[in-house]
Amino acid sequence: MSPTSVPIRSEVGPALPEVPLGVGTHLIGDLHLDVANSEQVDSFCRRMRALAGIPRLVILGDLFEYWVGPAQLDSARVVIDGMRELVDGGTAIDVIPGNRDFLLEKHFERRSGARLRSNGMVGLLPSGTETDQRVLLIHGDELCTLDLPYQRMRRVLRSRPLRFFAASIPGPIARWLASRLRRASTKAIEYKPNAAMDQQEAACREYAAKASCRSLVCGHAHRYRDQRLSDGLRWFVVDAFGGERDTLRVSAAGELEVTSPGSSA
Ligand SMILES: [Mn+2]
Repeated sequence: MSPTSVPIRSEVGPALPEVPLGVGTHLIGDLHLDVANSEQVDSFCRRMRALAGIPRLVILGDLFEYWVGPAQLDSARVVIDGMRELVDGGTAIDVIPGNRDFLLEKHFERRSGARLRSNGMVGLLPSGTETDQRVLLIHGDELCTLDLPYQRMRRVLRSRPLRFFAASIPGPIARWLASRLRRASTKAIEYKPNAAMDQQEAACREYAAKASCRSLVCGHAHRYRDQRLSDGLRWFVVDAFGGERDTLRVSAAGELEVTSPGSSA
C-alpha cells in the first residue's frame, strides 16, 4: 500500500450540498481574522462592502484565526455584522469551516446569515457539461493525508463530544484555550518537515472522484495553485486572504478565473 492511500473517511460523498456558482461568485479562504486586530477587521469589512451585489461568496475555511465556540460571538461582532450586511444585500455566503474554526456553529450562522457547510460542498458552474460544472469546495487540510498525527487529531477535535463541550465553555476559559491552541499550532508547524504537511495529489483525486467533480478548489496551503492533474482534474488553491491571487471568480463565460484584491470589486 502506498503511503498516500490513507483511508479517506466518508466526509465527502453524495450527501454534500450542491449550490449554484453564478457569474460573479467569489471564492476566498484563509482569512485568519484575529478579531482583536482592528486593522485586519476593518480591511475585511472593506472587502465585504466591495463585494456588494455579487450573487455568492464562498469562504473556504479559516475565516477566523481561531474559534472556540459561541463565547467568541460578541468579540467577533464587527466581522459578523460585515457579513450580515452583504447577506442582507442579497449575496449568499457559504462558510466551509477550516482547521482553525471548525467549531463554528448555528449561533454564528444565525447572526451572520451565512450558511455553514461543515464537510464542504459542490459548486455548480453555470456552463459546461454536467460533470465539468461540478466543483468540489473544501478547506484542504483533509488533503494532507501523509500527516497522520494531524489527521488523527482532526478526527478527535471534530468529534461530537468535543463540539458539545466547546458549546458550553465560558468566555474567559474559551479565550485562554484559544490562545493556547494557537501557540501549540504555531509550534507544531515549526518543527514538522514540509513534505509531510503538503496536500497530496492522490487525496485530491480521491475526494474529487467521490463527489463526481472535475475540479477542486481549496485553501489551507496559503500558496496559489492552478494545476491540471494527469487525469484532467483541475486543482486550484487560493492564496491566503490578502495575497496576490487570493480570489477565484466565476467569469462571464462561467469559468473560474483568478483575480487579485485590486480588481475583485
Ligand atoms: Mn487551514
